Amino acid sequence: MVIDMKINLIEANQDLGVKVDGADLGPHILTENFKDRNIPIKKVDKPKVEKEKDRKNRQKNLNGVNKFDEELYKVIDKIKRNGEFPLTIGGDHTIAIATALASIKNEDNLGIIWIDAHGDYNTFETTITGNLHGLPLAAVNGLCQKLTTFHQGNYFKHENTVIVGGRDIDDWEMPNLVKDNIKIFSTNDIHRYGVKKIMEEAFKIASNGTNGVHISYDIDVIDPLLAPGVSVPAISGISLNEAYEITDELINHKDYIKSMDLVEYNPTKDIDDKTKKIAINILEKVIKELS
Ligand SMILES: [Mn+2]
Repeated sequence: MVIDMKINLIEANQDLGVKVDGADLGPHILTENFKDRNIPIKKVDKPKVEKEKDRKNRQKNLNGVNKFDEELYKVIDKIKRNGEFPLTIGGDHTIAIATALASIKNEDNLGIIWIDAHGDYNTFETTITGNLHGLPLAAVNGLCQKLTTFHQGNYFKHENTVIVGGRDIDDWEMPNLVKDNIKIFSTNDIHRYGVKKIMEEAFKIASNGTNGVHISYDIDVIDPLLAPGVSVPAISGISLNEAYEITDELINHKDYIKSMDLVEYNPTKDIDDKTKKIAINILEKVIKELS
């Protein structure tokens, strides 16, 4: 991030990628906090379609997800072409297909750091639930062509793809990660080696031979007792200190970062606005360093 790069907030109001409703209501609640800051706020709303919830359907809401991502991709592409910085607030994690790919389209070659309890590295062949928010990291690695029809540009390379905080990887998803040799730093790795060391390593891998890094921060990486407002909680997550330390390390490496998402805040699952407050703290820190 160049110091004077103008930040743009984008509400990605989407929840068609997950069976649980409500993630589409999160972004606007968070941007309200920043509306008087002279920061441009843009938004993309989810298409008005009925949500498919049939468990047997392996590609639920494919059209709705694609329609949304195609629109979001155009918004992010325009911000990048203007030389500005997109900070996108989700929304379920399918929104990152659009943000990450629009960013790499403009930067040619990027790495990606995927901060998440989940791998999000399923394909249409391996997904058990058919909820498409389990596929976006595989999609931006070029493995789910049906989700990236709108993209004109490179995909992320496996060797520059890093997962931080992974602890809930599906049985059929793991072989995909092993086959592509995707680096995973688990929640236990974070507890054991500390955030600083893990994030140093993550940036080393993601920036090696690339022009920068896209950051996708899924708030479900945090322990659900601390941050219950997510659609698919995974027990035994990182602490609040660790979550904020990750944010500090992002700021320490800001020169590498070309675009960022904060996703999966679901206000309908939150308790006493715990998750909302954490999300705002993370956004405050990032925005302060960018504006
Ligand atoms: Mn995710």
